[in-house]
Amino acid sequence: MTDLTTLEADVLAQVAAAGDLAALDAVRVAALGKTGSISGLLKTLGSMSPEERKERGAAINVLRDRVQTALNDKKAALEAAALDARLASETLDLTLPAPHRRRGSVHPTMQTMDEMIAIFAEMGFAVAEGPDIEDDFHNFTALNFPPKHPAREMHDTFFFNTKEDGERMLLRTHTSPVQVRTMVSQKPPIRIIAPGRTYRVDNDATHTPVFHQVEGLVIDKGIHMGHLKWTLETFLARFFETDVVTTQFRPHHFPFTEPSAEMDVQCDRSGGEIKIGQGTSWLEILGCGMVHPNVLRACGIDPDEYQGFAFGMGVDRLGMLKYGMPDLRDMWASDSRWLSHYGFSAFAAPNAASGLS
Ligand code: 2NM
Repeated sequence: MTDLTTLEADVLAQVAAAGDLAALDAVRVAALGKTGSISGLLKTLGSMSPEERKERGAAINVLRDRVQTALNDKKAALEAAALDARLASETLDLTLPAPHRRRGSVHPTMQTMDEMIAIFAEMGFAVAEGPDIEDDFHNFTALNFPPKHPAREMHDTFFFNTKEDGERMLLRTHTSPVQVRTMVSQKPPIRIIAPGRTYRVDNDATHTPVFHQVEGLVIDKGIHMGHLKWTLETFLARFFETDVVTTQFRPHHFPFTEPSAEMDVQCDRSGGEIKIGQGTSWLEILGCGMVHPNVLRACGIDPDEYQGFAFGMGVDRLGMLKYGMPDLRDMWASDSRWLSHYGFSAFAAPNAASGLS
């Protein structure tokens, strides 16, 4: 038996001396591997008498189990030590100064929206807001979309599940419900813009399901298309930072305005980019019109006493035009290189006094 005791002491000493996992594995192979010392002992059992084999076999198994346990314990200890060493080497000193790097920026769509708000604010418009989740009345019915009318399908709408009372809420397809809420709750004269997020089931190279609009509304006595045209031309010249813009109205149809028009601005497409305020091309830029008498009536305003104009424009699109961003899909890609290239400083918010951008 002493040979087993000696072997055990020897192997356990080797286990204890193993400095890393590779050395430990070498000890394991030398003892328990196919040609290892303990495996070799087990092979000698075959030539023994049954009584001798029983006794000797049990003793070798005890030896093998002790060695295996020692190997397991040592392996766990070495792994724990390796993890401790790695954690120690990867410690961050949070008191070190941070690298000097611009962290965040104002998204070009929000910058564009803030610029538009600053211009309209200077022109005497108040900012109105409303909920993104709307009901059918404010998004459609009050805006002269008849029930079941195909015009409702023009706006591919995200609907919520029908409620117990039968009502079905939706994500607003335009910010016009804000104008409806304003007309219902305020008396003319009204001069507001409604900037905000809008939603349509639309996703391709030129449309994203979430987009941004700035709509405007003026209600007063004797309002006509001339007021609309001056307001929009003044806005566009300021927005594109040119002295003059030349525009044209093109007849169009919206359920909520009569007459309705799209406004184009004259532009130059001869270079690689579009330049506003010069040139021989036209660029469609917004929709507008005189508020339909049915809309005024639905909002409790007498169309014989008051008239109004309204307009709507896409913020994402105007931002792309102004800042030369060619691909709409970059807007949502969260690519930090794109954001730091096209983003704006949070410390330079647009205002009328210090300039827009
Ligand atoms: C547009 C185009 C034309 C519009 C109309 C109204 C309201 F509520 F007064 F009827 N709000 N917005 C309007 C008119 C919006 O977007 C292209």
